Amino acid sequence: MKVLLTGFQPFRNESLNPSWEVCKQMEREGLEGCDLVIRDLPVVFGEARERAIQYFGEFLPDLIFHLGEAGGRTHISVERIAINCDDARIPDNAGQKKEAQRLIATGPDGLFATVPVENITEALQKATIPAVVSNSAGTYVCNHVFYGMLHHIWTQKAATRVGFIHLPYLPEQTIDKPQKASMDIHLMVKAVKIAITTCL
Ligand code: PCA
Repeated sequence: MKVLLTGFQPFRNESLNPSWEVCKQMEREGLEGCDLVIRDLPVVFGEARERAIQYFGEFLPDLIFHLGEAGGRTHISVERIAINCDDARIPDNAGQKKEAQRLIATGPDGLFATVPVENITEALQKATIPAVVSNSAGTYVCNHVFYGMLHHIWTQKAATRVGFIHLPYLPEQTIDKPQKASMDIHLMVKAVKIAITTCL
């Protein structure tokens, strides 16, 4: 089974992004039964989606998990739905802001993840990992990539399944944010492995 795993580059004032740190650790550890390809994506509207679609075309994976940082969330968030909307109060890494803009003019309002979101979340909880189903991946670059990929796979009529997982901060990111939650990298890596094996 070919799996494409993507993480994002750091954004806002962060010097790292847990999603990319988890990708790199996943590559070091590997996962039995999986041919794993990791790629990073820029936190830039448009470019991130185009690159993700390019990677899909290059590797033709059976399964794609996009990972992203959701700083401040306490739990691993297994995203249920991507929406056809770009709306960003904070500029992306190229300085672009968005105001309630449709991502794809002719696309449906929302597209559901094509991985078993509930089963994944249950499996994570059974493994005593704090995890929830999330009904919003936001309206920033993560949702943009999630929607863009689901839409691409749908229009291509490809069999590839697509999921998105938002990760909390890493502990080192919260040293100066005493009120914010964080999660150890090894727990997040374990969670991503469980998410993938649940889809096998
Ligand atoms: N999180 C942001 C974009 C990149 C990332 O890791 C988001 O949730 O949209």
